[in-house]
Amino acid sequence: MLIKPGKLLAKIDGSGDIKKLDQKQLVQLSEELRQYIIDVVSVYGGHFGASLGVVELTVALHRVFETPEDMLVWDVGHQAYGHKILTGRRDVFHTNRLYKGISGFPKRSESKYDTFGVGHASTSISAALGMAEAARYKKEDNRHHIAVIGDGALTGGIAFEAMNNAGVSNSNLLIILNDNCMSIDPNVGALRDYLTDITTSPTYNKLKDEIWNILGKVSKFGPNAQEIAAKFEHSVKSFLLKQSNFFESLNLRYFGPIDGHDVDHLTSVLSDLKDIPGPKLLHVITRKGKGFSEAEKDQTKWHAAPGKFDKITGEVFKKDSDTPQPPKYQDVFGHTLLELAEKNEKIMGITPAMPSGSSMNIMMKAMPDRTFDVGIAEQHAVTFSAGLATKGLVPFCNIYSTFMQRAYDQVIHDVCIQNLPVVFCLDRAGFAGADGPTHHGCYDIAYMRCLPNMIVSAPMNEMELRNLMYTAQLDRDGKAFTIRYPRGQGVMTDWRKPMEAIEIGKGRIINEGETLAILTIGHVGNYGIEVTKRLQDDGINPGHYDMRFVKPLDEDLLHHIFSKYSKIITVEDGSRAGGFGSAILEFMAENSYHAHVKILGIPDKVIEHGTQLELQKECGFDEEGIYEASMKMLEPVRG
Ligand SMILES: Cc1ncc(C[n+]2csc(CCOP(=O)(O)OP(=O)(O)O)c2C)c(N)n1
Repeated sequence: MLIKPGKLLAKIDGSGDIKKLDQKQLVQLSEELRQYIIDVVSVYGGHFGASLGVVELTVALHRVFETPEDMLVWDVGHQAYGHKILTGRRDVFHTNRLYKGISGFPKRSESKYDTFGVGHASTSISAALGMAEAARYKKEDNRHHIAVIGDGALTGGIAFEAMNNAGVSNSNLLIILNDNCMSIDPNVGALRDYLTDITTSPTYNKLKDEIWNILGKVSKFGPNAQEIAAKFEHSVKSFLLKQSNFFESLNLRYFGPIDGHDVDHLTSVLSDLKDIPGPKLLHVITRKGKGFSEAEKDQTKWHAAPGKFDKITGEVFKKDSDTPQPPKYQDVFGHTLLELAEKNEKIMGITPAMPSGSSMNIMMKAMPDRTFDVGIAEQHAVTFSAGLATKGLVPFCNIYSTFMQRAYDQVIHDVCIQNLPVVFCLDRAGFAGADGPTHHGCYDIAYMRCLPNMIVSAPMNEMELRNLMYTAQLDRDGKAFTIRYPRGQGVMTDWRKPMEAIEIGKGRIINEGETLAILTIGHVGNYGIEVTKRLQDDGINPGHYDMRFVKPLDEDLLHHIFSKYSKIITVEDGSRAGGFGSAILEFMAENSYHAHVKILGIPDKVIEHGTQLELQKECGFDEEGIYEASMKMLEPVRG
């Protein structure tokens, strides 16, 4: 479906084209850009509210700065649709996030305008500061470096580490704080309150306005502007603002807050800031979802488009289905956690900024004093959970598999070495789908199973998830308990059954067979069921075992399998290197078995975006891939 851009937007293929426009035309360009994002996302899906909120800022940045020579780094990158459309990707924007299409996030290999690959939050200031220091070293004195970071992303520790470092550097760095009071859910923490205070405090604003009025004239002072600005700062601004401003106290010159939807004012302020050297921060106030009323009203729902929708009314089109659908794993997690917490008063819920995404919000609503949204702070979430566990509580720390990578040292140092019984629920394990490589949860099996005092499990369906959660909250003698499960629907419609304990380290026999054994872990085990049926139709009866635990392995079951079968296929939606299949090979070697083992899983390369199924197919562990691997293994050996 061809979606036509407005007439100004149709001519923009980069920053140079925006500079050719009259200043007056920037408002129209912004409107056309906003409309184009709405038109395309309503049909093809993707992130939504954040990009609408930075339309004017995006136009102003490319108008004022010499991108791509000036380095523009977007934090997270889900708000960079306008940036992509203005920098040569307008006509392929309808392929956004689709298999083989453009990425939903800035990506260095996609465009010279994408200066840094992103997806995880809070990296922009570090990356831009690194670039700025490189420029200083290479004597590229005229290059500007701009990090655009949201108030949500600013809650991440690495952003503070970067500001702490930037404040003692002389580098040419502009941090733009895009403050819309939202993360995916409402932003949390003391910093949020502080930002609200400095945005609304009359005394602070009067002082700031006076200073700003004078500074705003700096660009008109001509060639001595920098000197005048520097003198002025020393005499008034740094003295007064340092008393009251957090950023100033870190030696970052603070400007703002200003209206992020006034494109004229934005361009004039940014032009002025170009003349002020050193690290500085501009506080911009925007509205998430700006210009699309449904998205402005329910900002969490419209963080990403909730499906295809009517671009005028915002009505979300329902997918027709007569048959009752299985629930999502995340919803089963959310309901089950509350159910368990109602009976076990030691249970606490912890999420780093993903209450809606993980469904922790179900418990949060019912038990606000026992659930914690700690901000985009995975490291803190893990150590905070460890602290709770030292006091005999049972923390359920839910972190997406990909974001847990951030907190690896905390898992080792604060949880495993101290043998604390923290429960880690790793959501979005395996392929994340359209979000792509920054979000795939490929490595958790490998990175968790090598740790002492760690149990690693994966449910094959909703009831298994419930039973694993039930088991994890029982009194245990130490040991962290990882439960990893994928994004999206399970397979059962009748999952609300009473829960029961599972013996830790016990797998399940799904089918006892001959000749060939298929060993699966987690949800991909459902392919095993289908493949078994197909092979049985071909007259072959394979064994199928849902191992449930990667650690500890069910050694009794494995002795049985290796004694019976000489051909074994392992299937996992995780990295082949170091994963579940590797664990089986280790068992085989340690016990001196000899079998032909084929490991199906994610190969040692970056897998791009697409649907989960497309990516599993690409990697050969969808139903067809497992069937083909089985047939191949059963081929008679040619002499
Ligand atoms: C390390 C990490 N944790 C969690 C996320 C999930 N996430 C994506 S966007 C987002 C909210 C970002 O809020 P903000 O920076 O204020 O941007 P906004 O969407 O409000 O424009 C979160 C939590 C992430 N991308 N990276």
